[in-house]
Amino acid sequence: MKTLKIAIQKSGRLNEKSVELLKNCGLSFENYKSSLISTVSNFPLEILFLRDDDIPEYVQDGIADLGIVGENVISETEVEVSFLQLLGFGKCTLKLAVQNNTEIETLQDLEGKAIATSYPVILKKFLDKNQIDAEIRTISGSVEISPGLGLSDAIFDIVSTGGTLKSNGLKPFADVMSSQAILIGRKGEEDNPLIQELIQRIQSVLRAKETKYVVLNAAAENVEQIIKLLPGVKSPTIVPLAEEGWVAIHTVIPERDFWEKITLLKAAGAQGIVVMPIEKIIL
Ligand code: PRT
Ligand code: ZN
Repeated sequence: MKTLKIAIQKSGRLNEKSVELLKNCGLSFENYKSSLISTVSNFPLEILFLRDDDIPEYVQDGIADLGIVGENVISETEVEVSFLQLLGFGKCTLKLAVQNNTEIETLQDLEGKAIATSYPVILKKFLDKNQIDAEIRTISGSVEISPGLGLSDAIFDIVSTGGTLKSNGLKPFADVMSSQAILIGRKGEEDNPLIQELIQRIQSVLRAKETKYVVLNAAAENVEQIIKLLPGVKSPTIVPLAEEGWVAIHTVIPERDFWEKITLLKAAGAQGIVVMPIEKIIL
């Protein structure tokens, strides 16, 4: 079977998490900072390390079969690729932002104004949809300093913590698009068994990340109530302890309501609670 190629970011915000995800999928490869290509020794896959902006087109044109890139980059390059799996990292929002002391208050106030951005395509679509005629000034970096220099009235940029906006005297004004890293593939190749295998491995890693394995001890009379607190688990494992009338309950708890659940379990009589990370969940 043909060796697949996956393109990931060479350096930058998505590099480390992309490498970690592939390693967690059981793929074995060298990750030298200088190399542009790496061969996976235990799966027919080669990893290409590229600038993120080039990844969508490489996948569209078949130079790579798969790619990991931010949704924002795909929207900006307007390529034809298939969206295979959201990956849950690299989360951010593309926002319009204005100076703290601005007179711009509504979207309509942007009419005739200049907006600096590195994402002209996404911005143009948003402005057209809202029937706003503004001037788009495309710049490749440090967009946040342009209002202070008098180069634009507003900016359109990626925001995650909001720290960059704040330290440049700017405030978010409107959210345009949220984004996270996504696995993309070449159109028409979705059914390739190797791609399916890789997607399944990725999904099992993502599922495991969202959950914790929990073991707790309980007196037999509290078991019924404790089990009621464990929705979503088909049937927790219950093992008798050496001490008469006590059991250990093994179960899986979603990360998002973890602390709330632990408090409720303790109140229901759970003791000696041990929490462990899960590596993979294979359905
Ligand atoms: O060299 P290459 O072209 O590959 O990388 P790059 O410099 O173009 O991209 P990089 O590594 O900065 O980001 C890669 C991807 O990470 C982006 O395309 C987004 O999908 C995602 N991402 C997530 C972010 C951020 N969070 C982010 N905060 N990309 C950029 N930023 C920048 C933003 O541009 C702004 O300058 O961080 C600043 C804002 O951050 P806060 O935390 O101060 O709000
Ligand atoms: Zn880039």
